[in-house]
Amino acid sequence: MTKRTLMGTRRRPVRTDAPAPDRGPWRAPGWRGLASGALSGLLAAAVALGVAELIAGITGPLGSPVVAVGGAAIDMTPIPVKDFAIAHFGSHDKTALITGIFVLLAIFAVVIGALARRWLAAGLAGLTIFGALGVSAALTRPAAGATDVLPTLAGVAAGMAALVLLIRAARSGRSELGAVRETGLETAEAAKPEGYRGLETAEVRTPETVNHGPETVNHGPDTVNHGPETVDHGPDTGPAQRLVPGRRRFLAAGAGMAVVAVAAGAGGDLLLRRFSATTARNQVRLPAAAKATPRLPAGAKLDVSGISSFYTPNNSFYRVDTDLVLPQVSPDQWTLQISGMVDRPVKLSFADLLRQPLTEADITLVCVSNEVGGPYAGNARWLGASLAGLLRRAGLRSGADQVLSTSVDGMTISTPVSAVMDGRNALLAVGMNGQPLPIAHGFPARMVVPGLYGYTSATKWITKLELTTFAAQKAYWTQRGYAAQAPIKTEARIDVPKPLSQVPKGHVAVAGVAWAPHRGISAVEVSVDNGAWHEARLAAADGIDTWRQWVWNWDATPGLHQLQVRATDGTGATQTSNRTGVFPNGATGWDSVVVTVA
Ligand SMILES: Nc1nc2c(c(=O)[nH]1)N[C@H]1C(S)=C(S)[C@@H](COP(=O)(O)O)O[C@H]1N2
Ligand SMILES: [Mo]
Repeated sequence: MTKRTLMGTRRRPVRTDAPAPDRGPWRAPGWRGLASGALSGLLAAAVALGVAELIAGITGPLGSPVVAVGGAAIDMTPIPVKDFAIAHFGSHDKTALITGIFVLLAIFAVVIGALARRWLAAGLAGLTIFGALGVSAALTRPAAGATDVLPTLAGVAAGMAALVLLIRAARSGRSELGAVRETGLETAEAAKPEGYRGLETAEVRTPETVNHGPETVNHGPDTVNHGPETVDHGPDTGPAQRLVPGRRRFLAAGAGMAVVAVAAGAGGDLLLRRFSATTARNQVRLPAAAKATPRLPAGAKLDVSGISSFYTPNNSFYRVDTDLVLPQVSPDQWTLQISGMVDRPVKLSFADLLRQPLTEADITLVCVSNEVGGPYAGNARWLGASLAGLLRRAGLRSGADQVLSTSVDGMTISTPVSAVMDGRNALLAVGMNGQPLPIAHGFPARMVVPGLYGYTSATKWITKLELTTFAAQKAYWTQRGYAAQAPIKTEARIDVPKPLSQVPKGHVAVAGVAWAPHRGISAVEVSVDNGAWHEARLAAADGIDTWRQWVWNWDATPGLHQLQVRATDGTGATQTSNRTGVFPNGATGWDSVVVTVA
């Protein structure tokens, strides 16, 4: 059997059975050709992604090429871009990234398709580049395994098959160029312009350009191809009418590919559901705290409309992490290992963890990426085991000054041993506001350490604690230039009135929250139009680890006014007016809003 290749070069076929003389000279595809090429490219990309999703449904969500490439993009993102993304897209930065990836993909697919319309090999080469990107991204993701390359490989193979099928169908639409009687299966070939005919029927030539495609790529498309070709059969009545079946063939192939893409993608999504930890989470019953939690003091919550609630509800708690798909960790599979500079390495199951004496503590968590006045701070009642207790149980050795924690997603976070051991409520948390940790917030277990920015303390989906030194090892964000020591900076935020809002003259409540976790807040002051500082009324303090609500009653006069706020922490230090960005250890400066009083 003659082996056929779809990837021949664009050399003219060396054939003696010369083309029919009435065939026009070969011409490059016109605008309509480019359009059908572009559409072919888009559909082939959709098939590739759909099939990849389907296979990811079997091998696991990390192999999905968009997730792998997106994850690699996040890790490679330069700090200023990342800060820009967090500041401008906020928690939607991932949606923005995924949208960006899809837009780039679409552009690439259009180019590949248009190229393939003329040089099929170039299109297939483009897809191969695609595949190489996906495979290398999947291979380098910290939490991914070897099987995570399979979705991309299968996707690219399917995309190639789809591209070949579609391009062939698109070319057959140009059959008006040659008027040749159709006879059986030969027809479709014969009806094509000469150059194309060569491409599809030439005997094996060294397919230098794209020889990596799996064998199936050669056969797959050939086999599928014959199906639609039959569409061309039937009584032949001349050029004008023969365009129609060709076009119909392209439309049929396109619709077919769209169905394949959507069905495969939907099937993949269905399969992916079995990786969800939601059911397991619903079955968790948290034990009560070993000691009764101190009651929240009366007056810890102010009754001001629009102010941040003292406890941030779980579903509105800010979320910051590098994960495009949330890690789904079953508590049955979960273990925590404590290793490194310890006398007795410890391995803990989730059941073991729940048998520890659990502490309940109110702690305000803040992200270093929070700009002055920004939203990335939240306060919750956490339930967890004492980290200090666990480290003592493992026999912490002197000399270890860093707890390097690792998450199932490969994130590493370094926390000073001194902060964990100094008696503060450093927790290995399992509960948040009376619920098992939400999946987005680290289910089944995470760290929470009062007073330290999240990137140095709040490891979600934690699975390993290694006792080491700052001299020996660096964690994810410190590798990227963020400070290794990162106490949360004192900050007051104005929640109401909203920036640029209009308020009626007279009594206006200016209110918000102020935090200096593990130092506490001792005062908040407000100034109007750079005037004198007025002491705000503080809600009762719930210890030193949480934020405090504050309110100042302003007698507002008509006009445009600027309100500024500053806080003083429990050590007596007042916030500096000096405005800095979030890199490398948190923003400074006073929050301010401008409002119109009518
Ligand atoms: N595994 C993992 N844990 C993580 C992160 C992450 O990217 N991956 N981000 C950290 C950062 S920067 C912050 S501010 C907190 C945010 O916790 P939250 O999403 O529950 O608010 O989680 C920390 N823990
Ligand atoms: Mo953060």
